[in-house]
Amino acid sequence: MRDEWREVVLGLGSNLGDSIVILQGAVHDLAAVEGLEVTASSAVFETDPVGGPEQPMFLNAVLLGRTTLRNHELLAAGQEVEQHWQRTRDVRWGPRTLDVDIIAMGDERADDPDLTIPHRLAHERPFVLVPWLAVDPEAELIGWGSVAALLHDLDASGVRPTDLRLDVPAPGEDHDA
Ligand code: A4P
Ligand code: MG
Repeated sequence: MRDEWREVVLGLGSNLGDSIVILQGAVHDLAAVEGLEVTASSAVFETDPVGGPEQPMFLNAVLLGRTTLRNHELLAAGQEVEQHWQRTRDVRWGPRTLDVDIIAMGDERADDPDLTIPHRLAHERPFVLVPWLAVDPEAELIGWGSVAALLHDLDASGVRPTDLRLDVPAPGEDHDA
């Protein structure tokens, strides 16, 4: 093993196509990536769009996992999964079939042109923080402190729980994606 396992927090979002099918497919794809294990998923939340043009509501969820990948390898893996679900990049912050964001990665900090870790807007986005807190009540965002405290100062009324759940494959299961 070239690197130690590091904890990773991934944000998933979709507001085009059959979003729940796409999010579930993304979990399976990500779990199948070598060097990345998905250990838990939040419930799925229905969220009002933030920024961009007028667009449909999103489904958002947050995954917890661990990885031996380096940060750019993880970014590339997430982008491959986006492409699998036919994500096209046209309008910034516009509607998308699938968005995979690296929210945090152990105590890693990156400030590259194409990769910022922790995610540069995670601290102010209830559609990330509410699902994260739901799957990890002790969640801490590096540089920002507890997610619960961050949410205390934000308006999270645009983030609503649903009954939808994402199945997380056991390690070793379903490595055919
Ligand atoms: N990039 C830099 N840092 C990261 C990171 N930590 N994780 C770069 C992933 N990517 C990162 O992203 C543009 C570039 O960001 C990537 O090429 C990568 O190198 P993108 O996904 O191609 O484009 P985008 O998503 O349109 O732009 P941006 O600024 O990344 O938007 P976000 O932050 O992804 O937000 N409202 C609700 N309710 N729910 C949502 O999920 N999502 C967005 C998009 C806006 N409003 C939303 C939601
Ligand atoms: Mg993105």
